This record gives sequence, C-alpha cells and structure tokens, in this order.
Amino acid sequence: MFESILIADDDPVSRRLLQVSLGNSGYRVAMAADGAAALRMLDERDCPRLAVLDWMMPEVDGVEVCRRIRKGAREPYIYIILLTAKGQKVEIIEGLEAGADDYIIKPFDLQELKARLRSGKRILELQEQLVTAREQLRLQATHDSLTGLFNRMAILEALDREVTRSNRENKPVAVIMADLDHFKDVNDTHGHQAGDAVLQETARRILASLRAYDSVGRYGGEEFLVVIPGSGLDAAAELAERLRQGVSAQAVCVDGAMISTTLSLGLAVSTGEINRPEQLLQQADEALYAAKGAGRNRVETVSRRELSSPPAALPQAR
Ligand code: GH3
Ligand code: MG
Repeated sequence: MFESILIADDDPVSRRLLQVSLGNSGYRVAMAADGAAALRMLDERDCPRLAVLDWMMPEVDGVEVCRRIRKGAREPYIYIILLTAKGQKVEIIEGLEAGADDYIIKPFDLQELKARLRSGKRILELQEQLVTAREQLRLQATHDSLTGLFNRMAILEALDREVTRSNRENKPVAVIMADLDHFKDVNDTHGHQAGDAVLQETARRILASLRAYDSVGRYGGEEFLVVIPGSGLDAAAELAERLRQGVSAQAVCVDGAMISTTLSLGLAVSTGEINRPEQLLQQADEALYAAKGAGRNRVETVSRRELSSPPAALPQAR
C-alpha cells in the first residue's frame, strides 16, 4: 500500500539518483521535471499518495505546489516531503505552512529520506483508516441495518430534496407509502427472525422494481417510503402496482416455510397546491389507511379511488 511516489526535481541528476534508489527500495517512482508537471500528475485519479518535491524549481516551485494541493483540500490526502537546500528556520516554517508534511535538507542522507517516507506511509495508513471509519459511520447513520435501505431520516431527506427540486423544475414527484399486511401474524406464526427475513426480502423486491433515481427507505417497522421524482399519477400507480405484485406474487421461503405476505400501498403525487413534503406524506398515509380499510393488498390514492386490487381468490396474508 502507498508504494507509488512522485519525485519532482528540475535537476536530472538528482532526479535519476532518487529514481534508482527509491526504485530499489520497492517504490514505483513517477517523475516530474517541474512544478507544473507535478501538479498535473497529482491531479490524476490514481496519482501517487507520496510526493517528494524539490523546493527550487522554475515557474511553479515546490512550496507553491504544496499550497495549491492543500487549497483544493483534495481527497485522498497526499503526503508531501519538501526537499530543500535552504536550512533557514523561516524558510522551513514557510514550507510547512504551505502544507508540506515534512522537509529534508539537501544534501540529504538516503536512509533518512527512506525513514521519513516510512513515517509518511504510516500517516497515510492512519488517514485511510479514518476515511473508512467515517464512511462506515455515514452509512450506519443513513441506512437501516436490517434491510440496507435508507433509514427514516435519510428517506425524509431524500423526499425534501426531491420536492424542492421538482418545485424548482416544475415537475411532479410521487410518494408511495407501503405497509406489509398482517405482519404481526407473520411474527406470531413463524417467529421474529422469520419476520426479519420477510422484511429483508420485501426490501429487496421493492428495490429491484425501482429506477436508479428513485429512493426507498424503511419508514417504520414494516412500512416503506418510496420517492419517485418526475413521476405523474399514472406512472406512479403503475409502479405501485408492480411493487404490490412483486411482494404478493411469490411467497418468501424461510427455513423451508413458505410465508405469503401482501402489501398495501398509498400513493400521493405533487400538484400545484400539494407541493410540500409533509402534505405528500400525509396524503400518502391517508391513502395507505384507505387501502387497509378497503381490505389490504391494494393501491389507493388520497382520493380513495382504488387503483388496483388483488384477484378475487388471492389467499389471506399469513
Ligand atoms: P396491518 O395490516 O394493519 O398493517 O397489520 P400489521 O400486523 O402489519 O400491523 P401491526 O402494526 O399490528 O404490527 C406490525 C408488526 O410488525 C408488529 C411488530 O412486531 C412487527 N415489526 C416491526 N418491526 C419489525 C422488525 O424489525 N422485525 C420483525 N420481525 N417484526 C417487526
Ligand atoms: Mg402492517
């Protein structure tokens, strides 16, 4: 890890010396003959994360390279060692304040440079662990651990975002509130773990029916919220019907038991007057309530006009 390194030095002899000795120490060495070339190379996606920059280079010097890299606050972090003939305290301070992590004074001892590079690698490794931990925390804070879907807070944020965007672009946005029917019976009959497995499979089926720019989250225990940007009533009703069928068409197999479940869905679409997230949520919730009241396993809108219902002979959820 972190075995590639950029050497920027305008002096071909010292460049070659570093290339050979660091190459012999196992580094993959990239070379730049001036600061501008170094900046270009450090701007690439898979650029080296370690850089040894000569202070004195024509046009863009090493300190300026540091400054520009740090200004971009770029990630991943690049660990920079300045190579300088200047040993004056003020100059060293200038280099560090420009964003260098370390410096080494020419003529330098190769063993010392290698030791300083090893400490740079340790810093990069720690930083990598921090980034990974931060990513994991972000994922935990926004996702439901059982289903892997957005959690309630994250799906509400997505709804806010999409409603704001749709108002700005004068486009509709649809919301579907979906709730498993008689889910308590699943737990009572098959146990809580089987219930969890049904929730996971339901989440998977819902997700599989959505487009990349639709969002879905676990809104409550066995309740899901789907946000469909750019969708009018007809398209959203079609999607809701697909979700309903996706869940009811096939029982979920858990430890050999076939568990049939159904989904009730409430649908709301933004209009000129209904264009706030809480209004859409309330309407979808009312529609869901209507779907439950009308016998479950169906899609309804707030107008209580039934959009779909199961075939007459569909078995009870259980
Ligand atoms: P309805 O058709 O009216 O929605 O009936 P229901 O039984 O689905 O609704 P109710 O609100 O009575 O019960 C919901 C059940 O969902 C009760 C609760 O224990 C269960 N539940 C909520 N979260 C989880 C979970 O994470 N895992 C499991 N296994 N069950 C859960
Ligand atoms: Mg329920």
